[in-house]
Amino acid sequence: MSETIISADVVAGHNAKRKADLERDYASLGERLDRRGIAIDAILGKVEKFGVAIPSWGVGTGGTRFARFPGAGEPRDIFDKIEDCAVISQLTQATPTVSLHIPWDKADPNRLKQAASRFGLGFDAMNSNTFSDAKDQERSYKFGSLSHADAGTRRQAVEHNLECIEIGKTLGSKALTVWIGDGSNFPGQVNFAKAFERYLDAMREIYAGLPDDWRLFTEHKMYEPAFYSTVVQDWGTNYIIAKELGDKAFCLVDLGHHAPNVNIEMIVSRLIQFGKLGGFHFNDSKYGDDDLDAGSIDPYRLFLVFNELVDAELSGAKGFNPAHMLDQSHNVTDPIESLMLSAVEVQRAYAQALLVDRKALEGFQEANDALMATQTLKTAYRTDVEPILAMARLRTGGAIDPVAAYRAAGYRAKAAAERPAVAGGGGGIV
Ligand SMILES: [Mn+2]
Repeated sequence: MSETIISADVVAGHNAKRKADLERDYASLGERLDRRGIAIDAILGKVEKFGVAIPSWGVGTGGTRFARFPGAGEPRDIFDKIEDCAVISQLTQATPTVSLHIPWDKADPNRLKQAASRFGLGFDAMNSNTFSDAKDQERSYKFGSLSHADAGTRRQAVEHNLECIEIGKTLGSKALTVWIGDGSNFPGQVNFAKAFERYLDAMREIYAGLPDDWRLFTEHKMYEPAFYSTVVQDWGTNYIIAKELGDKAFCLVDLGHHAPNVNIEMIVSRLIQFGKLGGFHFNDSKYGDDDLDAGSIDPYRLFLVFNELVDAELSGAKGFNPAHMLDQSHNVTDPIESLMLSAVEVQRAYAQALLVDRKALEGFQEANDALMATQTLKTAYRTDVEPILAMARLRTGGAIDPVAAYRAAGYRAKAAAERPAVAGGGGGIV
C-alpha cells in the first residue's frame, strides 16, 4: 500500500459529505445515457483506467518571458516536486506518472525511484534540455544544440540525451522526449538545409542509443525562442524526422505549439493514420505557447482532439498508443490546483468523446448531412460527464472535488512552512 500525503481521513470526510448527491447525479446521468444506448458503467470503467503524466516542472511556479513571481511553498528540488505530484495523484487518481526534466531534476536515480514508489508513482517520458546552459557546461547552446554549427556542441547535446536515456532506464521510463530551441532570429543567420541535416545526424546518434522497448518523441514548436526560423517548426517537419529515424520515433503534439486557429485535431488524425502519433503535451493557449491549463480557453478543441483519439482507439488503429502528458507553467494560480484541474479536463474530453454516436456520425458523413454530423459531436460534448469523473475518483480513492479537498487539507500552507523560498526552482517553458 502506497503512502498518502493528505490524510486519508480528510479525503474520507470530504467524500462522505458529497457521496449521496453524487450517487443521485450518477444515477440520473446513467438513465439519460441509457436512453441513448450508452452504458454508463462502461464509460466509468474506461475513465478509471485513463491516466495523464504530470510534468515535474509544472508543480513549480513558471514565469512569463519577463519575470517570475514565486509562490509560497514551492518545491525546492525534485523530491519536493514528487511530493506535490503525489498529492495531485492522490486526489485525482488520474495522474499515475511523473515526467522528469534533466538536468533540472537530476538526482541519484535509485533515490528518485524510491521516492516515487513510496507514493505509488511511476515515471513517464524523460525530457532532455539543450535549450539552456547547465551549470559548468563546457559549450553554450546560445546558438543551438543538436543543429549547432560546431561539432563539439552537437556532440555534447547528443551525450546529454544519451545520459537522459541512461537515467530513464533505472527509473523504468520507456521514452525520451526531445524538444530543441534551435533556430535563428535573423534571415541569413542559418542555412535551413544544413541545420536540419546536422539535426537529423545528431538525432540518429540518439536514436541508436535507444533501448528496444523505448520510444523517441520529437516535439515541434512553430516559434520561440528563435523567432525567424525554427529547426523543428511544425508537424510536417516532425513527421519527416520520425520517418527518417525509424520505427521507434514518433511525433509529440504540444497543443500550444501551433498558430492560433490551426486545426490540431486534423494533424492528430494524420499522424494516427500514418502510425506516427507518439503523444501529447496537453495545455491551452490564446496566442502562442501560453501553457495555460488544459481546456481553459477552448475545451471544444480538446474534445475534438479526443474525438480523433477515441475514434482510433475504437477502430483499433495500428500501433496506436499515445502518451498523455500535461505541459503547463504557471504564474497566477497554485500549480497543484491547476494541474489537478487540467488532468480532470483531459479526462473529461476523453469521457465526452466516448459518448459520440459513431455509427450515426458515419451515416451523416456518408449522406453529406453536415448539420446532423456536427450536432452528433455537439450532443456528446454538451453532456455533463462530471458525475462519471467524480465517481471514478470516489471509487479509486480520490476526492469527489479535488480542489476543495486540497484546500481543506491545508497542504499549501504546510508546504510553505516547511519549504523556505529559494532562488531558481527550475520552472520553465517547454
Ligand atoms: Mn511541451
